[in-house]
Amino acid sequence: MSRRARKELVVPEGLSEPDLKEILSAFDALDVNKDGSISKKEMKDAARMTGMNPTDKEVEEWWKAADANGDGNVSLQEYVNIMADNYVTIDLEQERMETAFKVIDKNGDGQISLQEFRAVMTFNNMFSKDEVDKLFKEVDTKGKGYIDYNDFIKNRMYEVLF
Ligand SMILES: [Ca+2]
Ligand SMILES: [Ca+2]
Ligand SMILES: [Ca+2]
Repeated sequence: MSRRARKELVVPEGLSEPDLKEILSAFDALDVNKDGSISKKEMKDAARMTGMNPTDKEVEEWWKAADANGDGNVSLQEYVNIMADNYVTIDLEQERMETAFKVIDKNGDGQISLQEFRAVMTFNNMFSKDEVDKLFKEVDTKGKGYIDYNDFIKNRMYEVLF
């Protein structure tokens, strides 16, 4: 990728430098003939190579969203814009989950005890005590007696709560 293309790039708000680097190198890999944009063929070939095999409909949908100016090519800027959406959403989601975890982990020791879990889950009579105990056991897969952040994420607990 030319220095010039990189310099003229408008970086979307909220996109971190490491994420941008990742997107740029993905673009570089996709742009096989190095003309500075991704053609539909390049995109399809790449998808096939990674074993994704998208249907024509999926390709069309992605393409419609990505090729913002409709000139039949996805430029670096268009690619960064569409990919940034994914990255920024993920970051936001992560932030939400961390906040949720901290809210439940009242004493801040990085573990959600049954007591802390109960306090939140029985709030507003959302769940009965029995339901809460059952849920706790399900989330605490290894029977540690507490829920750590990994359990919390894996079970998408924040979706239950927020
Ligand atoms: Ca190309
Ligand atoms: Ca375009
Ligand atoms: Ca705790």
